[in-house]
Amino acid sequence: MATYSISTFFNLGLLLLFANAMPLLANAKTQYHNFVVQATPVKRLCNTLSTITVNGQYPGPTLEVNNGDTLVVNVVNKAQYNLTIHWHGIRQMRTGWADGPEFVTQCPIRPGGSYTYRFTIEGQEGTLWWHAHSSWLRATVYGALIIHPKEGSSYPFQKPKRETPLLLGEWWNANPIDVVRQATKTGAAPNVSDAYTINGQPGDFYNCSSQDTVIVPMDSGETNLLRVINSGMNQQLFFTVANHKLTVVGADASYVKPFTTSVIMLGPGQTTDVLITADQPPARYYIAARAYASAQGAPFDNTTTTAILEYKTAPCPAKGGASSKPVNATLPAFNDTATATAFTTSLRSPQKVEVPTDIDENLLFTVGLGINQCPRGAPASTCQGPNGTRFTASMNNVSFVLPSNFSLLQSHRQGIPGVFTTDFPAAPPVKFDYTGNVSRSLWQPVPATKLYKLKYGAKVQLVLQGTSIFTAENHPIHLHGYDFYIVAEGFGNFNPQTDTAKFNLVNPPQRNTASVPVGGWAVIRFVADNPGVWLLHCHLDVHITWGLATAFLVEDGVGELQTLEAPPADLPVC
Ligand SMILES: *[C@@H]1O[C@H](CO)[C@@H](O)[C@H](O)[C@H]1NC(C)=O
Ligand SMILES: *[C@@H]1O[C@H](CO)[C@@H](O)[C@H](O)[C@H]1NC(C)=O
Ligand SMILES: *[C@@H]1O[C@H](CO)[C@@H](O)[C@H](O)[C@H]1NC(C)=O
Ligand SMILES: *[C@@H]1O[C@H](CO)[C@@H](O)[C@H](O)[C@H]1NC(C)=O
Ligand SMILES: *[C@@H]1O[C@H](CO)[C@@H](O)[C@H](O)[C@H]1NC(C)=O
Ligand SMILES: *[C@@H]1O[C@H](CO)[C@@H](O)[C@H](O)[C@H]1NC(C)=O
Ligand SMILES: *[C@@H]1O[C@H](CO)[C@@H](O)[C@H](O)[C@H]1NC(C)=O
Ligand SMILES: *[C@@H]1O[C@H](CO)[C@@H](O)[C@H](O)[C@H]1NC(C)=O
Ligand SMILES: *[C@@H]1O[C@H](CO)[C@@H](O)[C@H](O)[C@H]1NC(C)=O
Ligand SMILES: *[C@@H]1O[C@H](CO)[C@@H](O)[C@H](O)[C@H]1NC(C)=O
Ligand SMILES: [Cu+2]
Repeated sequence: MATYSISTFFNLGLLLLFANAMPLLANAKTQYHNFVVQATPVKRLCNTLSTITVNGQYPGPTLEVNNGDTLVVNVVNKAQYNLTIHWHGIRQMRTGWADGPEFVTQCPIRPGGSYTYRFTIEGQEGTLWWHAHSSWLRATVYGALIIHPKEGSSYPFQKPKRETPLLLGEWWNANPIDVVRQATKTGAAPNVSDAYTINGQPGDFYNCSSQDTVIVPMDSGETNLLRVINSGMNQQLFFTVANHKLTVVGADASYVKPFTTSVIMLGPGQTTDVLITADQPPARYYIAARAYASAQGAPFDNTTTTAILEYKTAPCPAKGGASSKPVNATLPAFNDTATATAFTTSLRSPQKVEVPTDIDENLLFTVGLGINQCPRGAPASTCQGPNGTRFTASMNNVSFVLPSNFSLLQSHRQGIPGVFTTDFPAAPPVKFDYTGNVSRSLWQPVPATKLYKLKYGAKVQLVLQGTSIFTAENHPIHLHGYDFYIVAEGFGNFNPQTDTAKFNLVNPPQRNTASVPVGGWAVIRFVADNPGVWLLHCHLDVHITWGLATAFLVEDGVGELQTLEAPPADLPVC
């Protein structure tokens, strides 16, 4: 403690150098990877489709690094579409150019082009993932990004015997780009998927799939760390393992205070690390996931994906017989919001954390759907939304529009005017009963490219308030470039008078994607310590397509360590 009373910056800097930099220098590695993105034939559900993959793999390669390592990934676009890759949940301290969302931090890598993403993992451990961030390419262009503790460090829980990433995905019997294009053209909701997948495989409950069902082997008595990732496009998912308890130890690459449950819920973008012990009679048990569908009446994919947890001493399935049939898993009802809420409200940080107080920016953003009246004279084929309308979505009544001539970050950094404005409202422009019966006059948002500007170091509280415009729904809201604390969540309209008392400022969970409850709200806090332009959006791709997004423009602070780096020489331009 005495050392902190040394007031000169110089001495503190030296101290930090010796305390942190030395072991880091000793162990940190740089990993180099090549991602060749190309069309590859992939057969699922009895059909072979030309599918965009990385290095011919679906899902793509798993990256495994240690905290402190640097990743250098050269992405070559041999597909016929514009492409970018996002490293979901990586803080990207001062390296916003490597974050990836198209037209936000870079222009797309054009067909035939390439770009090298270069970034360092600083102070993060656990499960993240990477995915395309251009149109709907992420339906098939995604993979796990696993961050182990620094060499010589260990998990804050007993070291598991095995570790298994389980990527939950969605599969269409169609080109996902065609699915989103059709929706954008017609104004209707896009087709729902035909299957969910676990590590790319739908599993036993679908046609032409059971021979390829993913097997997770276990020895009796051993403990396995399952790194569960919802890499699906448009659906929150419940996940369970038949007859086994799950001990939750991490979420979004932050450790959590361990707790035990039989089912977890993940919105797209979210990850959950669970320990599972093979403490049941040797057999085969279903690992299963299916929808948590919070919107009333909206169509959704109601199928169930499975993998198999197989005890190595279990009777061999080839020998047949009832005993070889996997034990079925029980999942909550599709609309079981109580179970989803019980899960999200059980998450805590493992110990007391430094939650920002003395808030500088007190923000309230509504998040929800909208309905556009069709322009006069528009052909009916372009107005296939409810009663001849078109679907849209917004935050604070702004339906976000991406630029197409410069990325937001480039425009900010190089002072190119006319690409965006910084007048995104700090509060809803019209106050109304957000979760009540909203007047039709409020349903149509305004399209614009509006950002919210934050000073470097600002302490931010953001209330994410769901609306019931058209329909209330759970929204997984993801912030790029940051982790944040979720200090509270609830149903109905956020009420600062009564709800502030419920804030957990001691050990709230830290995440990069918050589940905003259906017809409810969530409050997040973070310090704006990473300069750049950072997208804030719903991770249901159908909603971001409709404009459920905005971005924070975080200004540079003082000195090099608080300033966005210079753009790399190979940064794609539009
Ligand atoms: C969407 O579903 C409709 C109805 O099943 C089908 O006619 C259409 O071809 C599908 N669109 C795409 C892009 O697969
Ligand atoms: C699966 O196969 C069965 C039997 O061939 C067929 O009746 C059914 O329509 C198929 N289901 C799907 C979703 O294709
Ligand atoms: C899924 O939806 C279809 C069509 O809407 C329905 O026939 C089927 O019973 C549903 N399945 C489940 C498991 O709810
Ligand atoms: C197994 O569980 C799934 C999902 O809960 C359910 O749809 C299916 O009917 C069950 N199968 C059997 C044989 O009980
Ligand atoms: C959930 O769905 C069931 C039927 O599938 C229905 O009876 C029930 O009212 C629904 N609950 C809610 C909260 O919507
Ligand atoms: C569409 O019209 C029907 C019948 O007039 C009405 O009940 C329904 O609320 C309308 N839906 C929307 C989204 O406007
Ligand atoms: C970029 O595009 C926007 C929107 O079309 C336009 O207003 C702006 O002038 C363009 N900026 C430049 C520098 O061309
Ligand atoms: C919602 O408000 C509209 C117009 O004010 C009214 O016609 C409708 O009946 C209300 N719906 C409900 C469910 O209260
Ligand atoms: C959004 O803005 C439009 C245009 O000004 C207005 O008609 C609508 O009522 C606004 N809705 C809300 C929720 O503020
Ligand atoms: C691809 O990106 C360029 C900018 O680099 C843009 O002008 C073009 O519209 C994009 N193409 C598609 C199909 O989105
Ligand atoms: Cu959403």
